[in-house]
Amino acid sequence: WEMRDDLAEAIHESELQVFFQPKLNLLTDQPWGAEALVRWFSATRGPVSPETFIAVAEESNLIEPLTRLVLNSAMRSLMMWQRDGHDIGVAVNLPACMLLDSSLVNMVESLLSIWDIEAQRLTLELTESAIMADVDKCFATMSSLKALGARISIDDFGTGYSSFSYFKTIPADELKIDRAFVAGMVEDQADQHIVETIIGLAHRFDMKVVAEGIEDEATIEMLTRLGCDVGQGYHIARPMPENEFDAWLDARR
Ligand code: G
Ligand code: G
Ligand code: MN
Ligand code: NA
Repeated sequence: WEMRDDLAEAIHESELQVFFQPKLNLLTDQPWGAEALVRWFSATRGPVSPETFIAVAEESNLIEPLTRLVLNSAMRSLMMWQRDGHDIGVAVNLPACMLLDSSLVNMVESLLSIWDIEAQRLTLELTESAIMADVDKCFATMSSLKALGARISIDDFGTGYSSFSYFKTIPADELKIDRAFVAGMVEDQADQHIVETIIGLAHRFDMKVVAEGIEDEATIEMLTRLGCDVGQGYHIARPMPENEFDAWLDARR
């Protein structure tokens, strides 16, 4: 497959770049961390959407090296932010199929050790639908990752098909409210009720709650009033290359 071959080369030639989008502690207005988001600016194809090339990677044997590249790059950046005295963490997206890959836990463990990262500063974002595809295996992998000290976040929360009974045993530290609910919450009272309920649910189970997709000041104010812990979205900052993220951090010191 042609895109697969190009992607293999892109991974090999470091044509992939990891961008960082800030996450803000809504209670203190201080930086909380960054979500690592991979970008591919192909010399021949131009920018390729991550949805497209991650799907290609998942269908081939490239998802393991791609995930390793993103984890490695995110941890290297985190090591430098720690060295510069920034009290923040980093979050990396894990695709569904990596949760069933027995090499994942060893990969995370060895990278934490190579970059000398405090494990609780690393958050792994897993989508609700990825977990529901094979709950038992995924819960086992999540538990192993938590045993290393890493944090687990349930991404796109509220749009999948999870059951309340999972809250009795789910090895997670954080719920990330899907932007579908956040985007409309100022105008739409139903969305507001859903967001408020997810915040209450997370806190009842001693989890942090992150709202993604914040696009205006009114939304940030409402989320803060409702007790949401962390916010992310274009209104705070867009995903950006590492050097721009460094400047964003320094400007907020
Ligand atoms: O950054 P953007 O909104 O374009 O990302 C589109 C999708 O690609 C999102 O669902 C995001 O989670 C996913 N994505 C971005 N970077 C990564 C990555 O490094 N690994 C995985 N698995 N998914 C990613
Ligand atoms: O699925 P996941 O949550 O990992 O996706 C993150 C994606 O959301 C990234 O591709 C990022 O570019 C995008 N994103 C981040 N902030 C906003 C926002 O405020 N609005 C919208 N529409 N997308 C956002
Ligand atoms: Mn995510
Ligand atoms: Na999400």
